[in-house]
Amino acid sequence: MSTIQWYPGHMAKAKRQIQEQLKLVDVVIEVVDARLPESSRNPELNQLIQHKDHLIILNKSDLADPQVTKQWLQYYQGEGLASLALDSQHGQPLNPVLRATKQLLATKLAQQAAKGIKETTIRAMCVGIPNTGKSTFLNRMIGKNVAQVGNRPGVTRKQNWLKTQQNFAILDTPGVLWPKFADQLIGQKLALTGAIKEGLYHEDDIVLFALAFYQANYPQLLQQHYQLSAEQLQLAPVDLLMALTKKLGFRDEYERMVTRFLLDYRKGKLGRITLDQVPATWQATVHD
Ligand SMILES: Nc1nc2c(ncn2[C@@H]2O[C@H](COP(=O)(O)OP(=O)(O)O)[C@@H](O)[C@H]2O)c(=O)[nH]1
Ligand SMILES: [Mg+2]
Repeated sequence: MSTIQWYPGHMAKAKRQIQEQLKLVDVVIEVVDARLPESSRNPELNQLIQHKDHLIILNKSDLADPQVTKQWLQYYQGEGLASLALDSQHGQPLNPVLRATKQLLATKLAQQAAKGIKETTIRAMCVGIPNTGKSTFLNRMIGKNVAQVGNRPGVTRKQNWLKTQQNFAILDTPGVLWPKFADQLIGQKLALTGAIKEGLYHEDDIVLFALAFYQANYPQLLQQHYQLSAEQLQLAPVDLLMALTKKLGFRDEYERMVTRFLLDYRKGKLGRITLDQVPATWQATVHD
């Protein structure tokens, strides 16, 4: 997995690539990370795609808190945005994506049918910030490894259509977009999930952020995985990090604990957690 360091030139190219591809498609499939559905969206995508039909895929839902994923889906529905939770790594995304896309394009498809056009192919493109699982998603949609792996933004080359069953075609090169940079909290979440290039953040800081987040939101998961006592769970994050370092036999080499924690988190060993909560205003209203 290699992520990109974004420069204005990269961003301009990525934008241009998406604008070109947009002309070719009926629907934009935005792949976000279900553990951070809002933080892993590109800040300019809505503006870029204007009124083009748009489906949000909350990918890696196997790593996210299922309750919170449900809330996000309801939230997007309330906002009039089509969304779908998927696990592209282990699941079969094709049928749910076809169903959601056909629903989204229902009016357009009905109009075409009324004109006597029966066999139209739905054309889609896939976009998202690095590491949300776009290549994995595309490969799963097609049932073989065809999508370009790698994260070079704005690499222009000939576009190929990947044909799936049931008259659905998708461009083989996902549009790689830049993440939200402006907000420090969002940056920490993106770094934790691996969406930001290593070396652009301090791993120690990210682990301290993560420990505090677990302590506040998912203490039992931390307790279970590392067999912590109730007292240890209450420690300040920096002391907790040192306690974990000792517990795992790393003596005072806390850097090893930092590396281990990031690996454990990214592999999902620390349980299913979601870093982005739905907006408080939405939570305040009653939802079943
Ligand atoms: N657990 C899990 N891992 C996934 C899923 N989709 C992709 N991944 C992993 O996430 C990493 C990034 O995936 P990739 O498809 O290269 O992301 P891209 O940068 O958006 O093209 C890889 O290690 C994938 O194996 C998913 O649904 N669940
Ligand atoms: Mg990729």
